[in-house]
Amino acid sequence: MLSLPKNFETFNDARKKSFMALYEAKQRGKKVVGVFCSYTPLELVYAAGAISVGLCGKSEQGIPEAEAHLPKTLCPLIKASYGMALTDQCPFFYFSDGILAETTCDGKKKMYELMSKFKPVHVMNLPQGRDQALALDAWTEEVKLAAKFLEGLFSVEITPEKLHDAIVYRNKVRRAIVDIYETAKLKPSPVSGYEISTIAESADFHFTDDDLVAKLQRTAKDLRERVRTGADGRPRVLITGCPNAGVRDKIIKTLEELGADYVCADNCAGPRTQKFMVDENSEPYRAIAERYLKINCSVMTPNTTRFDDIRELVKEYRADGVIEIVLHGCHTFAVEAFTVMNMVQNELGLPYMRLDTDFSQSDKGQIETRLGAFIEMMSAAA
Ligand code: BJ8
Repeated sequence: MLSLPKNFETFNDARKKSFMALYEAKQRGKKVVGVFCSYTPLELVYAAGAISVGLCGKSEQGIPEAEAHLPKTLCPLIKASYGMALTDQCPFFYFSDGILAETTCDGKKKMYELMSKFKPVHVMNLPQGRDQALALDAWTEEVKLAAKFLEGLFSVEITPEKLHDAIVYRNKVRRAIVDIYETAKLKPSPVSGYEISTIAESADFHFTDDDLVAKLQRTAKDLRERVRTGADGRPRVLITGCPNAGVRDKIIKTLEELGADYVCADNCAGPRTQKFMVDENSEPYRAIAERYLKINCSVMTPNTTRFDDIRELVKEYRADGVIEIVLHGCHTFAVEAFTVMNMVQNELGLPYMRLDTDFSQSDKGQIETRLGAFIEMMSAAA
C-alpha cells in the first residue's frame, strides 16, 4: 500500500486533485519520471511505460530551506525546485521513481548532483554548441543512454515499436497544444493568455487514462468559439526570456488586469518549443535527438535561431510589444536580453521592456507600475 506524503493535508485543493490522480496511477502500477526541462525527450519516458511529471519550482516555497545548501544568488527556479525536493513538499517529486535531467545552465546541472542524494538521477549531457560537427551524434548517444537508464530503472525494454508509438503520441499532444496556443492569433484573442497558459500547462499533469489529445482538441475548439466582449483594442504582448510559471500571477495576470493581452510566449511555455515534431519515419533515436536539439534556449551558443523565432512570433501573433522576463541569477537569458532589446526596438520597431525579478512578492508594486507605463507606451505607438 502506498503512503501519502506527511504534509498531504496542507496541500491546496487543485494540487490535491492532481496529486490524487498521480497517486491512483501509482496504485495501478504506473511508474513516474520527474523532469525539469524542455530538452527532456518525453518519448523515452512513454516508451518505457512511465508517466512524466514536470518538477520545476513555481513559488517561493522551499527556497529558504534550499538556501541552506545552495547560493542565495542562484536562480529562484533552481532553488525552488531543489527546496521542494529537499523538504518533501512536492507531491510530484515524492512519487517520482527517478529523475531525467540535462546539463543546461551551470546552476541546474550542479543542483542535480545534490538532488541525486534523494532519488536516482540521470543527467544527459546536452551539447551546447549544437552547430558543431559532432553535436547531433553526441546527443543521439545521450538519448540512447537515457533510454538505457529508464530500461534499468523499470526493468523494461524500450522496443522500436514502443518508441515509434511514443513518438506518434507525443507529436499528437504537441500539435494539440500548439492549436490551443494559436487561438491567440485571432484578433482580438477570444481568451486570455493567462488562461491559455494554464490550460497548456495542465497537459504536463495528465495522469488519468482519459484521451489527452481528444481533450486538448475539444478545448481548442471551445476556446475558438468563445466571444470575449471588451477585448478590442487591447495591446498584444509577446513574452520572452526565462520560464514564467513562477511569476505568472505577478506579471501575466497583472498585465492582463491592467488592460493588455498576453498573446504568445517565446520561451518554454509557448509554441516556439512545442512546434517541433519528431520525424516519425526516420531512425527513432536520431530523430528524437534532432527534434530536441532544435529548441532555442539561451543555454545554447550561438543561439541565433531564437531571434528568428521572436521575429516570426511577433508577426504571426501580431504583437504590439515585447516583455522580457529575466529571473535573478539567470546569466544566459540576462546576456541575450541585450540582443533581444536591440532587435525588438531597432529592427522590429516595437516597445521592449525587461523585467528582472524572482518568485517573491517584494517587487509586485513596482512591476505593476512598470507594466502600466508599458501598456501606455504600446497604446501610444499603435
Ligand atoms: S529549455 S529555459 S526549461 S534550460 S534554471 S536557464 S531560468 S538560470 S529553466 Fe530552462 Fe530548459 Fe532552457 Fe527551457 Fe536560467 Fe534558471 Fe537556468 Fe532556467
